[in-house]
Amino acid sequence: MKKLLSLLLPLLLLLSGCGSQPPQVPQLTRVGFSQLGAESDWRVANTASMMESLSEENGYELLYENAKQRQANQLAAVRNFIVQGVDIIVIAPLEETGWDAVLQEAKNADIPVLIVDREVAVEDTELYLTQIGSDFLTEGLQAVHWLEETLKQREEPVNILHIQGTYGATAQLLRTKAIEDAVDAHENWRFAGQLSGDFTESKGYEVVRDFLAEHRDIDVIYSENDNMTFGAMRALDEAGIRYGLDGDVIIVSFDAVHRALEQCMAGKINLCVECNPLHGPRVDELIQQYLAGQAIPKQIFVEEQVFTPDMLTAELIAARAY
Ligand code: GYE
Repeated sequence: MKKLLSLLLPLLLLLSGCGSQPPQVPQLTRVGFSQLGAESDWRVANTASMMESLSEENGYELLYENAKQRQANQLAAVRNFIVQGVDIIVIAPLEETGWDAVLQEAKNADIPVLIVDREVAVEDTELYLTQIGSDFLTEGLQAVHWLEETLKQREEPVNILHIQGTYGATAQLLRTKAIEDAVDAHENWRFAGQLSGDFTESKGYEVVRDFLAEHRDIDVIYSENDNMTFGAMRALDEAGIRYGLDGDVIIVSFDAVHRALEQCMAGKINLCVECNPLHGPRVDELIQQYLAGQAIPKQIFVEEQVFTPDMLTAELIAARAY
C-alpha cells in the first residue's frame, strides 16, 4: 500500500495542480505608436482604428504619441519608445526623409519597426519590417484618368488649381506626380496655381481665399485631401464661384471621408478618390504574423475605389466606417 501511494502521489499532485505555478496572466505586447498628427478627418479615423485594434483586449499595451505635424516630435517619440524597451514600434511618418538614424537606433535595440500609411525613404530597407498603406500613385492616376474622360471633348485651355498636402509626404509626392505628369502630357492643361494646404481645412481655406482674390479663371480644383477641399469650397462660396455638377469648377478630392461623400452626393464634389484609413486590424494582423515568426511582405497596399455623385446613396455613406 505504501509503495502504491509513493507511486501515485506524484501523479495525484500533478493532477491536482498542487505545487505548480499560479495561472499565468497572458503577456501584453508593448507597442509604441508614433502618429504624425490630427490634421484631417482621415487621420482621426486612422487613429481611432489603430487604438481600437491595439487594445488591451487584443493583447496590447499601447504607448501613443501624436507628433502634431512635426517630425522632430516623431523622432523624440520613437527614441522614447526605444528607451522604454517596447516590443514593437509603429510609425505613421510625416514625411519620407530623415528616418535613417532613428531607425538604425531601433534596429540596434532589436526593436522591429512597422511603417503605416505614408512611406519612409531610407537607404537600408532592412531598417523596417514592412510598410502598409495606400497606393498613392494609383489614387492620383485614377483621378487623372477620370479628368481625362470628363474633359476629352474640350479643346480650350483647362486651368487647374492644385492644392497640395504636406510637402515631402508620400501622399503629396505621388498625388502630385500624377497630376504634374498629366499636365505635361496634355497641351491644353495648365496649372492656374499650385498651393500648399498642409492637409488641413484652415490652410486650404486660406490659400484658396488668397488665390481667388487675384485670379478667378479656374476650371478644376485638384485637392490632395478632403479637408483642404472643404476649406477651398468655403473660399469659393465666399467668392461667389459655383462649383460641382452645376458649377463652373470641377472638384476632385482625395480621401472620401463621410463629409466629402455627402458633398459628392449633393453634387458639390465631382470626384472622390478613396483613401482607406482603417489600418488598425491590418497592423494587428501583421504584428501577430511577426510574433508567430511568419514571413511578411515588404510592402502592402490596400484596395481603394473612386466615387461620383451618381454612385452614392445615403445608405451607402452611412454604412461606411469613415
Ligand atoms: O490623405 C490626408 C491625411 O497620408 C493618406 O494624410 C494620408 C493623408 C490623407 O492628412 O487626409
